Amino acid sequence: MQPDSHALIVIDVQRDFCPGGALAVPEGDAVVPGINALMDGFATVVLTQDWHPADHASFASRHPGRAPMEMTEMPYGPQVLWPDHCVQGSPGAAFHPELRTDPAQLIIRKGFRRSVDSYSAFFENDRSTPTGLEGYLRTRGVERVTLVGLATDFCVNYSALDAAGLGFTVTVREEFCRAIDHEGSLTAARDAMRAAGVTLG
Ligand code: VGL
Ligand code: ZN
Repeated sequence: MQPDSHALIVIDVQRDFCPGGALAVPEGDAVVPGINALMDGFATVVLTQDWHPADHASFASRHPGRAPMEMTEMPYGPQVLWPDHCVQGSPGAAFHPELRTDPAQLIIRKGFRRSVDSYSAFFENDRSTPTGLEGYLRTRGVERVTLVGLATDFCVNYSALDAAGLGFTVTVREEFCRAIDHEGSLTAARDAMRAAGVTLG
C-alpha cells in the first residue's frame, strides 16, 4: 500500500472519451480494469471530470465555419477546437460505468468556465487560474502523484507537467492511459513530460 503522501490521480475516465463517446480516445475503455485494480494500492485517490457548459468556447460548434480538431486562437493562446463533449450533467460526462468511484476522496471538475478550457487538473488553459487541486493535495501532505487516464497527450500530459512544475514527484503509468495522438501530439507530450522530469512508467 502506498503511503497517504502518494496520491493516485485518475484523469477523465468518462463515457465521452471512450469508444462510442463524443470525443472517443482509441481503446479509452481498456484502461478501466487496470485502474480499478490500481486503486487498491493507494490510500489517497482523486478523480477528475471534464465538465463543460453546453456553450463552451472549446467546442467547434461555437465557431461558425470551423471543424473539430482545427486550431483557433483564444485570449490565452492557441486552442484545439473539439467536438461537443462532457457537457455538464449529460450521459457523456459521466464516468465510465465500470470505473470504481467509491475509493476516491475527491472528484475535481474542470473546464466549467465557458471561455477557458482546462486540460490540466491543476491550472486552466490560461495557465494561471488554479483548480484548487494543489491546495487539496498539499494540505493532505501529498508529495508524490501517479497519473493515469485519458488522454495521455492532453489532460494527462498537462496535469503531469503542472504537477512537476509545482514540485510534486510525478509518475505517469502509460499502460493505464490512452492517447488521442493528433498530429504528433503523443510524441510531443512524451518528450515534454520526460524533459520536465516526469517518470513514464
Ligand atoms: C481532454 C480534450 C478536451 C482530455 C479534455 O481529457 O484529454 N481532451 N477535453
Ligand atoms: Zn474537454
